[in-house]
Amino acid sequence: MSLLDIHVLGAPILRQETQLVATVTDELRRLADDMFDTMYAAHGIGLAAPQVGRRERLFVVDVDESPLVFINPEIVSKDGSAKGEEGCLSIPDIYGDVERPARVTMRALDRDGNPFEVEATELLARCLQHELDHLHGRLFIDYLSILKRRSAMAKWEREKAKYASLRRTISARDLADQHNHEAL
Ligand code: K1U
Ligand code: ZN
Repeated sequence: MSLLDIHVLGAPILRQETQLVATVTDELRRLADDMFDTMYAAHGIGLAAPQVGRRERLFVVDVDESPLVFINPEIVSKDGSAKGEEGCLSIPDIYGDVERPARVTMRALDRDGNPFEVEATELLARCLQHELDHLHGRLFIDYLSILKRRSAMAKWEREKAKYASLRRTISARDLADQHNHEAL
């Protein structure tokens, strides 16, 4: 198991476009495995390659104990609209309500390079759209109203002092803090 550092808001890679994956290699599968380990250790439900400093068009999600790898994902249909709370492992402790299509169908390659489609609603639909945004350099804070974004940024100005290197190392202490928070 390898835990990867998570790049936080301010790291240029979070704002860059990713590159299409030409071939699904063993190295890419190992990256996906490490991303799952990192996501679980950070208590997330999704993680995209730019968050761990990589430019490949790839993300992993696990909502309701269904781990899925998405390579070169695209939305093929969407409808409805729903507002819900989002967080981001790259902007720790900042949350906000985001309005997005309520239902999406996403097409991608799986970890073996085979095409598949997923029809998603509720939290999975939200998570898939959040992760796809990461692959195009977009973050959930981009959707907040000016006032809510300003208040989120003011909080982040205080939080970011913890991440001088613009990286977040997932440690035993992070895990302990998370468990203490959940116990409250
Ligand atoms: O991409 C990421 O930064 C992971 C992010 C995914 C996500 C969470 C919530 C809505 C959309 C996308 C997280 O896992 S943040 C932590 C989390 O588990 C969570 C936060 C708020 C609501 C539900 C879950
Ligand atoms: Zn995120």
